[in-house]
Amino acid sequence: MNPRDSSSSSPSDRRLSALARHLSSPSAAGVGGGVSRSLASSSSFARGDSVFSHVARAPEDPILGVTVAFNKDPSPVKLNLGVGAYRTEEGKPLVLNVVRQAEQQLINDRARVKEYLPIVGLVEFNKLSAKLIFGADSPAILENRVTTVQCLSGTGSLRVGGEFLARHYHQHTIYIPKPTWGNHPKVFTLAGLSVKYYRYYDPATRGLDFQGLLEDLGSAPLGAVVLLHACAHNPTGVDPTIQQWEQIRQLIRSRRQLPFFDSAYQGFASGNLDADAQSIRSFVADGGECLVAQSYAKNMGLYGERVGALSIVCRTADVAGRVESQLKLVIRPMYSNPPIHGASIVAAILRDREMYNEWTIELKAMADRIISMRHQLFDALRARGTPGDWSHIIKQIGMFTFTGLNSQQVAFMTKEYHIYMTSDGRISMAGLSSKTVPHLADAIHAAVARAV
Ligand code: PLA
Repeated sequence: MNPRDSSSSSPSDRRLSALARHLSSPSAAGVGGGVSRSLASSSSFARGDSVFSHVARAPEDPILGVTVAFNKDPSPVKLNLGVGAYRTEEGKPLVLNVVRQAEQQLINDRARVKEYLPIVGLVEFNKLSAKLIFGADSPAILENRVTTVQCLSGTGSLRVGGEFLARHYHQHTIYIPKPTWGNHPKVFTLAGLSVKYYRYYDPATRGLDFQGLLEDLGSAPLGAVVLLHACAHNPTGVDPTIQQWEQIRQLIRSRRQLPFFDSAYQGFASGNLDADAQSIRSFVADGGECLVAQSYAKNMGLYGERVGALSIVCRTADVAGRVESQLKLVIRPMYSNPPIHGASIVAAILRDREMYNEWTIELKAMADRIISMRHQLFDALRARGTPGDWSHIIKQIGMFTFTGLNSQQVAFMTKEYHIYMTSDGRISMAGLSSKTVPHLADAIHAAVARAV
């Protein structure tokens, strides 16, 4: 396949040219009191015309817009399987016990204040986050070769990493898997990188297109940035095996490409935090460099706290220190410094052995419930004799099942069954419960039967 550019001029170019146009326009210098007084009395103001009247309505976000549509539906049987947000068996959002404990601790501590954090965030949080993802005994940490900055969850970490690369890395093309999380191309394009795709998923086998992946990365330029999902690939639920990861690592290293890991689901794929970090750790163990974006949205249920971290593993401590100084220059004009609350919760849990252990138990329970939903849905479709091989539901891992349903089938399920999901046929298994499995199975059965 021919990877394509997502845009011809980068957004930072566009931002710069918009700025240049503004500065060169005659009115730019003279926006003073006189000008605004004469505008205020003009007839266009009297008619109530808006200076924004040319603004077109933008479409809803393909993932978060599903929730907007869901919220408008008055049906009592409606089911939101769009966004990847964990729900209990009762269909309710879950705040982990260990998070409640940590919050109580924070409230009880009268010495805590609401001062600004440093630009890089809470230093203890950064250290603990690096240990969590790389392992406490990681040589890169022991040798001080890692810089970690607290960012606004996984998305913010990807964006800060992208902007840093656009400013300081010699290659401006990032290769992302096809398909991938829908926000990836937008985040990286707006960061100033140019986005191309590598083959990842084979719809025929509903598995990894390993040959295609090797071919595309093999023909990608030397030094290109390569985005990798650390585990629980979104939306496909298909991950490389350990042996395949090893081949990918060798290929990327031989082409001197720069891996950028997106770790949004550590602990959610297997229920084990170390197992889900294995892909990243194998790249760090070879002594090479990489970037990692970490999110606590899913594994600690801290979705709305927007807490995550960007780590850059460098060759030497000296380089890491200089990289950090530049990351601060990216962050300061973007949001100045990150919020304190979520990072304090995470630090409280990661620093305390008992709370950490309790967290791993709660995390495993979430992962296990998702796995049990896979089996229940698979059994329900088999019981209905739904045409097709549905074994991918139990083979895929993480929060999502990439069902293979097409956009018409999805539209039918939404219209007739009030089941909401993304139009690519992805369903969030974490939003399902034993009570709602039969309803979903009925809907899938009807959607598939219609098409045959
Ligand atoms: N990376 C991947 C692969 C993701 O799936 C998500 C979230 C993120 C990063 C960002 O998460 P964060 O900023 O909240 O930490 N994907 C969700 C939500 C769960 C979303 O689209 O924002 C999804 O439904 O795909």
